Amino acid sequence: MPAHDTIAAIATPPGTGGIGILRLSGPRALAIGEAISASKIAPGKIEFRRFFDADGVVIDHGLCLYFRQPHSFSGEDSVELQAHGGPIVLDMLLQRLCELGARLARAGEFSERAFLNGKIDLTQAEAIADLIESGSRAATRAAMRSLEGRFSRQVNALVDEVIDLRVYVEAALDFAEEEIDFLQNSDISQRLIGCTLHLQELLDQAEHGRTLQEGLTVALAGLPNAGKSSLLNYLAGYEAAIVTEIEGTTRDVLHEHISLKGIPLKVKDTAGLRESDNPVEQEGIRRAWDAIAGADVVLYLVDAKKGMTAADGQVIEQLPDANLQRVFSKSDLLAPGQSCEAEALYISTVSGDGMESLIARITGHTSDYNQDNQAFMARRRHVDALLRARDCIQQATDTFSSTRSGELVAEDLRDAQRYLNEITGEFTSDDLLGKIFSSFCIGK
Ligand SMILES: Nc1nc2c(ncn2[C@@H]2O[C@H](COP(=O)(O)OP(=O)(O)OP(=O)(O)O)[C@@H](O)[C@H]2O)c(=O)[nH]1
Ligand SMILES: [Mg+2]
Repeated sequence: MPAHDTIAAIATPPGTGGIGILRLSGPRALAIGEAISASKIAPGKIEFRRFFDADGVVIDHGLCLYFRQPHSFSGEDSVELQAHGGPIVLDMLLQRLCELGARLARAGEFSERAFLNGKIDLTQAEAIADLIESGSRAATRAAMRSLEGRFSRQVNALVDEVIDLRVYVEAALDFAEEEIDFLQNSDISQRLIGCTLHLQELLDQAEHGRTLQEGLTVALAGLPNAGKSSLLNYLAGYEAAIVTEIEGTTRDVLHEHISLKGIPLKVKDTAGLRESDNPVEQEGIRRAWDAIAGADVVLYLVDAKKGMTAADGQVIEQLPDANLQRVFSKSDLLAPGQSCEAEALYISTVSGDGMESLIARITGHTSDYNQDNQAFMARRRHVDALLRARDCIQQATDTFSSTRSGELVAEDLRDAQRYLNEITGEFTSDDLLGKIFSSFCIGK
């Protein structure tokens, strides 16, 4: 449904700069643009204009651009004023636009209108915000790929696959008598399995995309003195944490934002894990376990000189298996050829040995994806929706093999399609849209 009001915002960031841009979008954009510049504005041209206040006094002059609907970002009539980039002058111009009938745009409202007018889908709208906020080159490139529709195309291909299956199964329901035979003789099981595989592939890629968007949380864990704080300092490139030879030096969880191979990481140094009577240390250890529980990757450091001890074994038993990486530290203290485990990862913060392998292990496939120009930006909500869709298809597969009931399978497929459609915004609640767009910046 087309919007009835015309919105305006300063699109450039607050502060001073050579140029400041104001944006107008909506049915009265042209009229307001022409009123403030006291002249006609033609589409597809860049016009130099003066911008006037209510008394006819010139506030500023600059360039004026008119994009006739639907050939604009929002899909509506839009006007852009490029004035000088001072906060007061831009405020005066914005105020004048409002006097002439525009209203202040909410955060993300231009993008929301672009979405509602079918110019972009929801993942593309989100990719714009992610591109603006990207914290690394890899994230920027991935966001651009999403903006160009790489992610949406793959989701749409999956939706088509699910729709094909639904059509097939639902057609069988219309012929209740023959339903069982029809479905039994078909390759429906194979197709359901194929669909699960495709979903899983997309899920893996989306998970990498989410990593680029949110960054990876890496927890450094180990017994006291294992070399956790030394590793944090090495990766951060400065003395972020106190390092001493006293066991139990670190108490609070310290974190540093570090970019490795273009992937933003939040590396958390934690208290050494051991039994302690000291309430301060006990609290530190409790926090260490919290950090471990919330991490995407846990690096468990073992002092290579001491080797794996019984105490290490007890701690490792309690660590989550997935995403656990054992690392032998202080490799410079080992005699040449001496090692604890042949295949293990050895590092030294003194010599720098093993750091390349460690970094490759942490960033893993994420950087491969990026090098292959495969990565696209994704968010947690996309991963959640894909997971739910996968569960539905899985359930459809199980139901079909145990009951052969087309009705139940059709229902699961319908749910899977709904979750997939949520990603691109084909099916979304107003609440979700409000939540997504309100996190954007004003003027976007
Ligand atoms: N030779 C050598 N010594 C290291 C290395 N890494 C750490 N150390 C030493 O090991 C001791 C403990 O290092 P930390 O980094 O404080 O260890 P930690 O795991 O943070 O210890 P807690 O905070 O007590 O749990 C210090 O004396 C460090 O200088 C290394 O790679 N080589
Ligand atoms: Mg420490």
